[in-house]
Amino acid sequence: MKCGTVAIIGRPSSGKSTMVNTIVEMPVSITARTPQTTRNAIRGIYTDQRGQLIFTDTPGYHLNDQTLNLRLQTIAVESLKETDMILYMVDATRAPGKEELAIVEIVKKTRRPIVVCLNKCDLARKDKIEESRYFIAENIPDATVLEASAKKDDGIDEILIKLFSLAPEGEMLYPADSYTDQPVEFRISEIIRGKTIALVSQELPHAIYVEVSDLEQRPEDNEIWIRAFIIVERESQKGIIVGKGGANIKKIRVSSFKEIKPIFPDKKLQLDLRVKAQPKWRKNSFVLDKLLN
Ligand SMILES: Nc1nc2c(ncn2[C@@H]2O[C@H](COP(=O)(O)OP(=O)(O)OP(=O)(O)O)[C@@H](O)[C@H]2O)c(=O)[nH]1
Ligand SMILES: [Mg+2]
Repeated sequence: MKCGTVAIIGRPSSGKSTMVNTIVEMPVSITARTPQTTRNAIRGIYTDQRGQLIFTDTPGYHLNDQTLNLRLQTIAVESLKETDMILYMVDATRAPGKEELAIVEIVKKTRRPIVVCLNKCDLARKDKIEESRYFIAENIPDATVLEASAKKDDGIDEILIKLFSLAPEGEMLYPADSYTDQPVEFRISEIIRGKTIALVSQELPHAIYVEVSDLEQRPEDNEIWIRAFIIVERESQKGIIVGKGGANIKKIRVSSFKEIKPIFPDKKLQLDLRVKAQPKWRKNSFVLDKLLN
């Protein structure tokens, strides 16, 4: 039996989180049109008769030295240190540039087997795909290069075949039916953050955090009661989330509810969603702080 860990790295918006979700067939990592959506290292677990692959989705690697970027970069690099293999996502619709070269340098230093996925091939023009292919052949000649569309679930089987062939022999690290190891509070907060970004990302690109303050199981009436806060940095931003007559927060609640419900299949679910302002989002990013301190 095979069991291997796979770190997924790539530029912001190259489709890393989409790839994890497509492979594990569950929305474990939120995706969005805006870059730098993923903030933590998220694990997705895939199991079949061949064995188990444990994927770590990382924040997009971005060449920039602002504080948030530096933190996200550190998480991306940290996750490469102890991985068996690397799945390097390249957005084939974009020309490779300085940022892509920076990733190549990091990936090569790890001396791990590299599988390159030329992603978004449903959208990319042939000449762009060739350009990416040429770039990889020139810079990482040993890497296996495969074309895919994470969004359309195209080319994924070939990627899994390659990854399993590279994975070491070993016993499964997680039960066969698990698809993530994220704590349930974290998954709930990420679902709500994803729905919020999808609705108001134009106005508030990265100023949104979500905190699950209460998660109560009431066994007597088979009920789960959740209270969560969408946290913005300034009082003036609260109105954007709430929307006219509460229209936005209502939409966020309804769409979040739909995605949270399958986590508790046999329970009645109550979701109480509120908005508050709290300066300095960093207070909430305990995972980032733990990694850096
Ligand atoms: N057409 C097309 N779009 C894709 C594909 N894969 C991802 N996308 C889209 O690209 C955008 C970014 O996808 P994500 O999966 O969030 O990208 P990411 O690499 O995780 O981004 P960060 O977390 O910000 O680094 C989303 O709008 C996806 O729907 C694909 O194969 N084809
Ligand atoms: Mg992501």
